[in-house]
Amino acid sequence: MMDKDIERRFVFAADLAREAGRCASRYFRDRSLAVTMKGQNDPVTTADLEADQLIAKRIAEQFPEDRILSEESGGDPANRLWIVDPIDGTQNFARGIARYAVSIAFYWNGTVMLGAIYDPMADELFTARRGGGAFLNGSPIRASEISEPKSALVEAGYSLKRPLADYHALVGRLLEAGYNVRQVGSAALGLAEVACGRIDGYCELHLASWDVAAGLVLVEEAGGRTSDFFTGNGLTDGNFLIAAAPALQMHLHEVAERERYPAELPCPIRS
Ligand code: LIP
Repeated sequence: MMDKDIERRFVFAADLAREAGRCASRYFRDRSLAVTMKGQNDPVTTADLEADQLIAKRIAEQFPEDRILSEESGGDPANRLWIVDPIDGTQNFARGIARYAVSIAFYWNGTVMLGAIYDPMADELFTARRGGGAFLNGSPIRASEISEPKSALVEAGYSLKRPLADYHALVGRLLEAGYNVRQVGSAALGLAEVACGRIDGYCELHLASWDVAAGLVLVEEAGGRTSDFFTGNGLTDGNFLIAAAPALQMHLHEVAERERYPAELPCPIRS
């Protein structure tokens, strides 16, 4: 794929993230929103579905040769693949908590080439292109330079995809190591905040590719470090995730590494 093809998709993704974010935010103010549960603590709203349909329509119009893998409409692996979470932070969205984002990434030949994460409530557009840097509303961003756990703020995301005891163990170790720990319900925005240095790390025992694809390239292009999320079946089945400020990477990996969790957990950070 030529550089100009990637560049076209980069500009397109940024505009589309904003458009889908505006679509979602119109619904956010409508508290009569229809919400259904895909599973425990796993809602989907009319807004998720409308934003998802808008994104799919625009991609089909502009790049009919590309395929899509979306949280809401599914899809299959392909060489040219858009990885889409129309609303990341749906729990927050459904409850009227203004912390959610549209996350759009383009994955080509096994690598995430670009990503766009748009928070319509803050009007913050995070973008990154492989080899081209990471940006917030067009200004360059960098991961933090914090190197001491006792000075660090990290997010430990939680979902029911893993036993509660494993989450307790993870959070307990982070706290024992001196980290200040939060959990605020959007992996995409958490990764965007690692990329711009607002927080110093993000970890979660299991996430889907659509939650993280755009955030991973943001963190990497902002000088942060990430676990190898796409190793194994990460694209289709999800994986364990760590993203961190460069000076904290090894320590955070040690604290969160797989030995402390059941063997079946894929832990791509260990060679
Ligand atoms: C959410 C993630 C969050 C995770 C939730 C859920 P969604 O994505 O961003 O970090 O803990 O379980 O997966 O479902 O709102 O797109």
